[in-house]
Amino acid sequence: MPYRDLRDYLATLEAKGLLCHVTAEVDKDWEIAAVTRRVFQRFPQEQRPALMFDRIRGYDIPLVVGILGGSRQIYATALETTVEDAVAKWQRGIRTPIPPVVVDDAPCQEEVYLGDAADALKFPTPIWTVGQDPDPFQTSALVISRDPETGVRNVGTYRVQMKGPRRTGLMINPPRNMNQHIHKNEAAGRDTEVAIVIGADPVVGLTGVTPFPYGQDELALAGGIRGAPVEVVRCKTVDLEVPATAEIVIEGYIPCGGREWEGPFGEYGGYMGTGGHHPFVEITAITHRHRPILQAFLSQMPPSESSCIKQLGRESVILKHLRDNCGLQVRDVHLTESGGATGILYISLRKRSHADPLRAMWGAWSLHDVFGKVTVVVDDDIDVRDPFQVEWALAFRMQPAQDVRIFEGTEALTLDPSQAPPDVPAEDPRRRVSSRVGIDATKKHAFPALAVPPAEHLARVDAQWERYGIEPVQRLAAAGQARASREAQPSGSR
Ligand SMILES: Cc1cc2nc3c(=O)[nH]c(=O)nc-3n(C[C@H](O)[C@H](O)[C@H](O)COP(=O)(O)O)c2cc1C
Ligand SMILES: [Mn+2]
Repeated sequence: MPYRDLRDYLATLEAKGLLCHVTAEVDKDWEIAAVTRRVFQRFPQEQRPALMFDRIRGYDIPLVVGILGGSRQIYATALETTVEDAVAKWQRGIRTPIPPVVVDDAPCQEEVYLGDAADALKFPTPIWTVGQDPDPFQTSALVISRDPETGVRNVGTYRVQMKGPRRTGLMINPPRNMNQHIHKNEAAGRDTEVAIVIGADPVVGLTGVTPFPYGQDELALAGGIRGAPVEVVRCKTVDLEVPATAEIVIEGYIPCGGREWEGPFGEYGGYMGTGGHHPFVEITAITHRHRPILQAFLSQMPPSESSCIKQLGRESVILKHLRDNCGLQVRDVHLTESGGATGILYISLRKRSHADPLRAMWGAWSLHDVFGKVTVVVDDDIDVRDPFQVEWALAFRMQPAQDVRIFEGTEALTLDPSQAPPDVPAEDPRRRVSSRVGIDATKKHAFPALAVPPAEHLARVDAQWERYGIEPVQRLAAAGQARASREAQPSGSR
């Protein structure tokens, strides 16, 4: 059964022990960012809960964070499946989109504030990088707009700078789908209508951060993954539809040619991004549920929710492309978290020709040319999710002079701080041209036998493991201490 709405999903997370309520009062302007950061630093993924801040000083609206990308287990729960099946479920779903259905009456419009009555500052939007970000930023927004020629909708997650009660900024990178809507509208002298949705069904949230080809409606893709259509309702002041069960909807428009300074913002690579001239939104209405819940993504330094949430969807689209379109026998692809699920790409494959590793890197780069500034291809006996194994392959299956190739003149990640110093603005051409390295760490000839005990010996040891009585050091230490304190006690008989 697909989740009805965010609240239904939160109840499931809570039942599975994946959501922790913070009932202590917190300050949205520093404390939410610091507490959430500590949770990502202190807990490895398997132990990390999503958070619900129930009491935020000065507001009666709670905030949830980490509920989609707190960990792979949380992500899989959002997809109503297991970690192991997540990629497969995603792939099945996006092959069979289900268009949304329009309903008349919607929870997201339980409360309606038009024109001057709308106040975007009534939500407890956090400040994420204190002392650096100029304003609070809404990080989990689903920004909805429509192609003025085809009418096809797009949903993309772009950061929203909360500039005032009726004004937000929007930072939309050049390759993003929504840019085409703005360009087409502005070529005809028109404004671009927009709906900024917060707190939708979790699957909608996952599709909003995933780069699908232009012209695919993320709400239909979400329907395919959910196995049931997303219900949508018409907005009050713009000609758009939004997920009916969403918590909060901000309606408005980007005036034709409307650009102003936006940012900077603490970015997913772990550094401050640059500010630049970007579109702004004039708010025409705000609608929300009674007692709405605000949702946020933790971004900034990896590991973060941003790097976790981008990883699975991106890996999945690259894997599908390499298998289905390039015909390669790819076992797995991995965009590492330390690389913000962007910069470092590992691919494992069964090589049928010496050229397969090159085809795999070019294939991945042709799909999205900013992924994998460093790309490493390994044989299919290497688990690309285990950095130790990848480094082992690099150390012993790769010859730098033959196997490392540098390609120049490629598209750059504008947010890569090694590209240019901070005073070079985002739109400067120097931020656009980069290079990339492809490393073929597969075996190129016959290799000697592996220097480990024969498999049957290891299996025999496993089968009779208890016989050896070998314990991990923590238990040996506890036993040692117990023995020492027994020996230190005076003997009762003397
Ligand atoms: C937490 C988070 C914040 C993001 N912020 C932005 C942003 O401010 N601007 C942007 O262009 N992309 C941003 N992205 C990436 C886009 O969501 C992603 O590329 C998505 O595919 C865009 O949708 P589109 O392909 O329909 O354009 C962000 C992703 C995440 C996970
Ligand atoms: Mn899109």
